[in-house]
Amino acid sequence: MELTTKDFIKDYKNQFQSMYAYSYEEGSTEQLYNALGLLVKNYISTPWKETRETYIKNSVKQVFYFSMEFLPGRQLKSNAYNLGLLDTVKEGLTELGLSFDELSEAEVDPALGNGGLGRLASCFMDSLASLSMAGNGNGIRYQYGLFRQKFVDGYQVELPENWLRYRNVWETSNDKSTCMVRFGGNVWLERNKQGYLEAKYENTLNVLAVPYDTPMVGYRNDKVNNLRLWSAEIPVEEENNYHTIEETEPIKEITQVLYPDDSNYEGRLLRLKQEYFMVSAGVQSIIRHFRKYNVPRKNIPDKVAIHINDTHPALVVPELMRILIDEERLSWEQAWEITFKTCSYTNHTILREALEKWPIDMMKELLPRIYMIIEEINRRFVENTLPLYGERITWQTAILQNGVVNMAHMAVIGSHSVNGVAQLHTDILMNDVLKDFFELYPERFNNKTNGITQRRWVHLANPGLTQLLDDKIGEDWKKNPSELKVFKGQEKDKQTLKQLAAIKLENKKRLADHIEKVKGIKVNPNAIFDVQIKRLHAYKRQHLNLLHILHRYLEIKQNPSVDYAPRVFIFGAKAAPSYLYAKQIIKVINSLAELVNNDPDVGDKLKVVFFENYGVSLAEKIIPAADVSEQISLASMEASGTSNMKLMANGALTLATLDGANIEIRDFVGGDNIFVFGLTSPEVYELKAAQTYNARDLYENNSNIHRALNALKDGTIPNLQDEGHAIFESLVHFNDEYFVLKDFDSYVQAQEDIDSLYKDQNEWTRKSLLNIASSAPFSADYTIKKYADDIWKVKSCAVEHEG
Ligand code: DL6
Repeated sequence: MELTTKDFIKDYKNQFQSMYAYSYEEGSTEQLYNALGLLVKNYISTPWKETRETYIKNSVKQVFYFSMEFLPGRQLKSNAYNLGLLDTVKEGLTELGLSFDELSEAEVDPALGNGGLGRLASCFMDSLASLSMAGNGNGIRYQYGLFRQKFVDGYQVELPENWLRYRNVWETSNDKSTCMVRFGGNVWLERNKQGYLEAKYENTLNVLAVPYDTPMVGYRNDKVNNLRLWSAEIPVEEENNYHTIEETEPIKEITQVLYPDDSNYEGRLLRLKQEYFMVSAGVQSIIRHFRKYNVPRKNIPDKVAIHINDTHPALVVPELMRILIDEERLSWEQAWEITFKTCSYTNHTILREALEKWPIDMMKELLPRIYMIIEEINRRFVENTLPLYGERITWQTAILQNGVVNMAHMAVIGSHSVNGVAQLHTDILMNDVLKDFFELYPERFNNKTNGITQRRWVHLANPGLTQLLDDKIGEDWKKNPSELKVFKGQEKDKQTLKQLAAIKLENKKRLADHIEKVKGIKVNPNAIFDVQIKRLHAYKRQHLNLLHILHRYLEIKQNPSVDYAPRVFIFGAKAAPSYLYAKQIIKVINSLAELVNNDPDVGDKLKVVFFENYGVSLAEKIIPAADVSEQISLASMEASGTSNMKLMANGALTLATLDGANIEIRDFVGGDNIFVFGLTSPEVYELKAAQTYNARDLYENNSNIHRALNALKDGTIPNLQDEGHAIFESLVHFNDEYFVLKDFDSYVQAQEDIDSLYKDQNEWTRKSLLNIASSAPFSADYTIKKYADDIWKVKSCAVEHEG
């Protein structure tokens, strides 16, 4: 959009004064940010309205991406950037004596997700808008995001993240689009005068779902989509039935926290309530739209695609059936055809514990009508499948099994498309995790490798690199990432390599300053910045990284002149509050950091930094400064990973097992430009099947492993209780479920290869350049195009402007 600096300054002064009734010169940083955010939102409001109207006028097919998690990150900068206003805003603020960077740091980073899944959903929102596709997000407006992580004496402590304490300038509460969601009570079917079976309800808990809409701004295309997050409130007409604050709790708590404590029944029940709440409100508002515009219901699949992001929103299937049958009076067969054609499902994990199963009794009590429908879907599924495929397959794939509702099965049975998020992951779904379904419905399975938005992760996070790319290959890559490959042509250009190395060094200096500021650790910007940033989980093997650092430390102690390139190991990770083992790993890494960082024998050779409260904003600081990207999960366990893509796009060299999307990264960048180690996925399957793995043998016979493991428990690492022992026990006594010891030697070797290569700065930077130039296939724009063509059947749509 067009805006002069002069107009911006005038608008900003007015905006500030109308909000606070005094001049901006007297404003606090928060007030100055709020005024700026609201002003940018004002600029967004016209294209937002026009986009919506264009979709309606042209009856455009729309995607509704249902997800329990979204991690949008801070929005001021990316909104201003996508609108094309960032430079004007920065200039205007400078003229007013204000700093854009300072104001934008005042924005809260909403932690409405756990990690990769939620961030992927937000990258997809950005790409849908930027590709001019009608894509809406549907989720929950949690009052408290994922906990704020603090380290106290090296232990993770979880503090509440009350992100809404401050004003959220981006959201608009939309009172006229509320929905009623019913829980519990008694439900029965009664034939009415017209002969329809009608669902009757009594004694239900009625909850008002209030939508909060947030604009999702497309990149320089005047397109603004909608992210709708629902909040639970008491229905106005029932307010008098509630006499105390405690009585309102069962309603308020529905959208209070992102992850209710699932170690008890109440916590699990609450999570199921959240899932149905989000699903029901979302589906109701979609169908209401059809009623309003009188669209024949049979046309729903031509006008809407509902995407089930992991199993959490799988209740979409019975909820859509309920509305079509009970409210729209369609027959079961008509309703099923619509539901099946409308829904699609992405699986994001092969971890069996994360594939949700709900006790039938819980489902029946909380959602009696939904349970009736699930029973009927299951009955028909069994009736159709049994004669064709026999007992084994039928019972293995049924929705109702051993007293539970299997949500992945419901999602697969109710969807026309099922996809994994990297080729290896999709293969594992087809050959192992969902293998029986693959036999039933081979045509439904497809792969959609994840992607990231370069706009946030390169253009904004790494302005130095962005400028260099613009200078060397022109600006087309910004709209068309495949142009990045042109950068390969510069791999031998000494000057380009020098410039690229200088940009990396600048980014590292900035991160080094931040490390000193928040952690009090001085690091050498010329050291290798080695980064592992992701949720903490045993399968991701942060403890393999830990063991290697310990090994290095012990080597240095034994031989202070050992030839290691100086290295800073950087971690960012939260552990689920009830995941003791993950928390023990955090504690040991922190204690090891204390030891290493303060040992004068070590000096610059080794530093360890574990950032607190890892999230999108911190990732934006770390990623542009990374030299090495640690992607070291046990092969076959990581569905895809996306930090691998962000780090690659910023020129880090990947150190990886052949897991998830690492395989595709290797294929695109070439085996010479990545460090691969460890077991492959077929080898992991073989080793598991053979049942011959003996971790204790490795401990007893491999001197490096022996020494490092002993150091976990012999007092070498200070300030540990039993955390070092716990890791030792899991590896030696409980036979190392994730083959950490098996991969140890090849991991150490790969780390030494990194040292050697880093000594040749020219060669290192050349490989870094090739990584950047090969990162285009991991653009979320491409991923979304594939979803749009193969699954959703939606197209780009030009926005019509008024006047
Ligand atoms: O697809 C996004 C992201 C993948 O990149 C990660 O590999 C995968 O672990 C993550 N999955 C989840 C689901 N729950 N679990 N566990 O977060 O999805």
